Amino acid sequence: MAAGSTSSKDLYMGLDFSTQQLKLVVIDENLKILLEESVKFDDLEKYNTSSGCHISPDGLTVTSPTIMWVEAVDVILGKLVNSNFDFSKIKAISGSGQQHGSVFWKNGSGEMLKNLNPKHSLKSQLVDSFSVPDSPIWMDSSTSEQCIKLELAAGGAQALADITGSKAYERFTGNQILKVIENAPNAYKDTERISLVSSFGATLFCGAYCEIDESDGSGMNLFNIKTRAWEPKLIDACSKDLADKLGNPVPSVTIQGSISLYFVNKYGFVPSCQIVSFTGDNPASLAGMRLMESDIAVSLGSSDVVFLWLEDPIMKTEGHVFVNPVDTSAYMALLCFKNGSLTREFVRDHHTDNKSWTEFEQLLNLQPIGNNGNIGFYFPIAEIIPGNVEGFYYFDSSDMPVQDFSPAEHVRAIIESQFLSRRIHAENMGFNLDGCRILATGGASNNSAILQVMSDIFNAPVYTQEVANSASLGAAMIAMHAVKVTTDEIPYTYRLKKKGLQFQRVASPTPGSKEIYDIMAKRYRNLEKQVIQMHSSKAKGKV
Ligand code: ADP
Ligand code: XUL
Repeated sequence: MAAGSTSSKDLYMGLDFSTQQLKLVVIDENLKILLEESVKFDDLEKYNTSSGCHISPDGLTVTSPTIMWVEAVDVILGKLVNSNFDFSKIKAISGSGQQHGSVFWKNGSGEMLKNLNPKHSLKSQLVDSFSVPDSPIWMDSSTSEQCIKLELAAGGAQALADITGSKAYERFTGNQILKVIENAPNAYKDTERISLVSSFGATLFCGAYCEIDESDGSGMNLFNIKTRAWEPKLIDACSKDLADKLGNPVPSVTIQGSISLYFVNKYGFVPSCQIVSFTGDNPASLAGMRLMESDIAVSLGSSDVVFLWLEDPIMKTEGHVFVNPVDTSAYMALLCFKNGSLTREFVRDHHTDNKSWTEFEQLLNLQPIGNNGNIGFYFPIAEIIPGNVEGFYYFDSSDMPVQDFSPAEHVRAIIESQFLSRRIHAENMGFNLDGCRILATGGASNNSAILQVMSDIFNAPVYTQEVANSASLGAAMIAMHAVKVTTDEIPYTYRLKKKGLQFQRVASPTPGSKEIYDIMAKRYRNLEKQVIQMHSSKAKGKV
């Protein structure tokens, strides 16, 4: 859409600092998308990133040059200038960032941010502002030692999950910061502020350090998601002065300040343009998909990711609980399953003649609901939930292990098994299926036979929605939401389902399927325990 063709009403901007690119969206008050723009990090010269990052030869350390993200802001706003975009219409800006990544601001950078000269680029002025020039990002897995220390400080993995919503994960920011403290003490000493990728983005636009929002802050293994404050024993386990460098977390829908004069003078934003907390990409996607209480979103991409809106979460050592970005009293959970579409493809390619989704659907529909009691587990890649389990395990209707299934049984079994797993692990975290709605996204949400099985297993209607770039869209909606909150119009964005993008109902539960799958879910729960045991004795046998 041409950037110049904006309405006279207030507009809202959302940015998403994702792993591979910076994306930008502008919406109007009816949630209509007026403009989308993006800059791929690999297209920026000199950084030599591949898919936006640098990976060490052992594959464990993964970073992105922080200044590359700064340059991307110069470039993306330059593109808007070239298309005569009227920046004065933007009433508020929010954004999202890949979760867990950290930015280390060098002593003196706060002053530098306040005095940026509009005649020069951000990049040229901030190039020396980072005490750790390469930001660790979520793909990093080099902090196993630090994970052990943080779990010890909390009193174990479950205790850490009880406090922060997650057991220790290598990519979580607390472990990453502890690694810097231990391995680069001088760089840490020369740091006056540590931001997440999200609060770093907000900071650039504010021209002053912005607070970390509670939702993205929940991905650090440092933040107590119940008291909504840094957990003293976890902070102390890293460094006594860490809380000062982290600032004070705030709810996601918080206005952090007005836009920096740098952007007013350089691009023509109005000085009253509000900068709203930036948050993590997953929380922003929850907002962009307009998830509500009793909704579940299932993203069927390369991996499968389940988003839950939870009022009363049960903390587990699997999955993550974050503070909800939209409703400050609620929570959201994120469950990541590595064996998603790629594993469905694996079964398709092994058990269909022409390796097509059409044939896969035919075979799926050939078998009755419940697959005559056969249940299979398909983990060609080591799974995240249940942790590290690998291999293939098949059981008949009496729960006896069997060697193999017919092609149609395999096709039905992989799909039933995946959604039974998504269902029981959502229930484990306190999600109540009664009256829930499912929003399906990602590549496999094009497959109506797969969506039908999901609807039957959850006993819930399935919807789809045109939500490309849900994170940047969600950020723009959060920006609007924050401005409306201050004028008591909270329902404007989140309660008005009729505005903007529509949900399409694409599947409804088949009568009789609930009874079949309630029994199968119980069996699956027990069989999964058995599979974990079978896997661990197999793994032990290998040693
Ligand atoms: P990513 O997570 O990489 O962004 P996508 O959401 O684009 O992935 O989903 C890609 C996956 O979607 C592919 O791996 C493919 O297996 C799956 N897919 C695409 N079309 C179909 C279909 N009709 N039925 C089932 N799966 C599909
Ligand atoms: C979530 C996670 C990723 C990143 C990058 O825990 O690590 O989804 O947010 O998208």
